[in-house]
Amino acid sequence: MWDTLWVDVNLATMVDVGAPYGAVQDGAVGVEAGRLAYVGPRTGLPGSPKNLATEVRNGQGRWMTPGLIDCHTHLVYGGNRAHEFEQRLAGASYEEIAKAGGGIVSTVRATRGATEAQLLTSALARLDRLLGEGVTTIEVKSGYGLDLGTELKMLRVARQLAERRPVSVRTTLLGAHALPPEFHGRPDDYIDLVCREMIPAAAEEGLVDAVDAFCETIGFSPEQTARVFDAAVAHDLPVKLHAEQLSDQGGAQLAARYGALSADHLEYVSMQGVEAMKQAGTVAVLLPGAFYVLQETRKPPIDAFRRLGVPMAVSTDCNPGSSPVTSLLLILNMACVLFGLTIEEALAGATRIAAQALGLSQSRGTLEVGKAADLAVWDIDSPADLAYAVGANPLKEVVYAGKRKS
Ligand code: DI6
Ligand code: FE
Repeated sequence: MWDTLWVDVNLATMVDVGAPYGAVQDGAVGVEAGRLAYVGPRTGLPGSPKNLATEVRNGQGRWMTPGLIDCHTHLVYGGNRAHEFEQRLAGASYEEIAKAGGGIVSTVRATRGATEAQLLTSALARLDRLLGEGVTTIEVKSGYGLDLGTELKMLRVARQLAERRPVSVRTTLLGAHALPPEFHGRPDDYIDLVCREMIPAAAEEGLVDAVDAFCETIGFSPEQTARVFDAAVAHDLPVKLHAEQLSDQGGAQLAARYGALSADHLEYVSMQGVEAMKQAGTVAVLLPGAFYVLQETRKPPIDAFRRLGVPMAVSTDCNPGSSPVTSLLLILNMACVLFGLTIEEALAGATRIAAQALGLSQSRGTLEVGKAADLAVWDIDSPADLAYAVGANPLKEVVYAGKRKS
């Protein structure tokens, strides 16, 4: 007997074969011990529903998708940067504000000054908005501490999110996000700290699942980034990279050389970068929220990604500076309107491909037997509605690890 059987439900399985969205009309989903035990047409069930499961749920013709996955967030941070948004609206650039001591470093001051409890409270408020739209897995980066103690504090808070809410959390150490003021003029010394102390300590305490860096003129050079990646590899940690957001640094090629899970942003990536990502199987994580907020005009090369078959994920990049966004549904819409993705590509980018970007393809991202029973049920006529209606939240119910979210 299964624990639960859903009937009278349309499935957007997001499996990459057959119908658009991997759709199964009039489907059924069996859940056993937190995993999917049956996914398919109702008519294919091996018996009558009441004989198959302890509890039979009627979806009343609604649509079910895999729980959404937000694969790139900076959800844990202190403070607020609305005043910088005002400065940018008055003409200041993101780089100018960063160079004048604002930007990432201003959030670093606030994050260092916040207690773990304060960081947890503010992150939970943002997390709840994401969960309210059907998210069941998120990635959370550090990178606003930039000293050993505060980076570990951020990662501990990220881990605690999963104890407080029905959500899977993957943590990423982003020690090489910006140069902290106390290392002014000594970026290589700071990279030493990241490599020799932060990565080993975070790995030792089991606080980290991957390592990221910001490879940019206002971030770190390819050489410095490579040193961070070498340290990650030495601790068996996969890497990913903020690459080519504001200029072409060859970050995508570098990430590919290290077999990165993903390269993220990519507005300025070159064809060589795209080709290297294809070879390495590195996912392109598109972040239209940052593109929108920074009023960027150069788009990532969607056609090249498509042509070469580089998988595209989409994510909020939730952070206080360039993307104060806690709606993954809005991001689906932006990925379509601003970058030209199809709705199916956008939804795959927040499910199947987002799982790939986190190294979770085996367990999440599609409705397939054996995967986690993380499910979102939507009051919609077709999956296209998820990206179409801005500001609508058609979420009806979420199931996490087979359990109804209360
Ligand atoms: N790129 C981004 O968009 C975020 N970090 C990064 O490397 C922005 C972070 C911030 O402005 O606080
Ligand atoms: Fe980011």
